[in-house]
Amino acid sequence: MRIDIISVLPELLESPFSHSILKRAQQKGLLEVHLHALRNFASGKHKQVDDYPFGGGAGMVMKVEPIAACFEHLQEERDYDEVIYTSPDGQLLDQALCNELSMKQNILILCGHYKGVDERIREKYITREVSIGDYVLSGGELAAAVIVDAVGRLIPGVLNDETSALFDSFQDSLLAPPVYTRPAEWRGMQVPDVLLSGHEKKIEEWRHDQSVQRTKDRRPDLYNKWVGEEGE
Ligand code: 6GU
Repeated sequence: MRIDIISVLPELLESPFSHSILKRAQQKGLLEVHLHALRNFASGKHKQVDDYPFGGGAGMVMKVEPIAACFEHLQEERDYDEVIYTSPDGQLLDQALCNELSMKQNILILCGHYKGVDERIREKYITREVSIGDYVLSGGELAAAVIVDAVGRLIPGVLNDETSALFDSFQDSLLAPPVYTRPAEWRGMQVPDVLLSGHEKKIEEWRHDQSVQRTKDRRPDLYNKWVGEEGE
């Protein structure tokens, strides 16, 4: 998969993909991430990428021309399966959307900034608007990093058996069960006996029960969805 990210602050995105699983995905040739500074596509002495909103009001708006120039430059090279705009008014990112995006070949992400982007960009180029939660970030870069991380680890071959996404929270609409490692007793706190028993079937049942209970307690919304999907 190739992901191109367009941003007014590409420096913000230099570190998140350079470690751990996403680093390995790139080394294995399964993922390419390319950052593009929007300012390089702006013209004029000041390389202006934002301007005052028509009709007045606070904040600046991302201009049409630099974004169009950047999109058209990239789209000359390849077709994009998705052109994503990160914005608090987008579709909420969830595991189902991550799974869907992980099947794509080429994804282009425009990071929202300032008061947002001129609406004509959204109308003409954007295929999907994505938000990472109901709160406001100073810019779309961190949201783009979240999307790339959550999607990148799902690309086939990126995770091995040990880190398999099959056991993640949310992958079957349930939260993950509690986990423990050595020592088996710490300050009088014991690891549940079943996990030390070596009895695989009982361990699996325990984990499933814990997942169900945890989801019921913490995320009744997910729990009701799960009951609807699978029944108990
Ligand atoms: Cl994608 N952008 C911004 N600026 N804030 C957000 C967001 C995105 N998702 C949640 N909050």
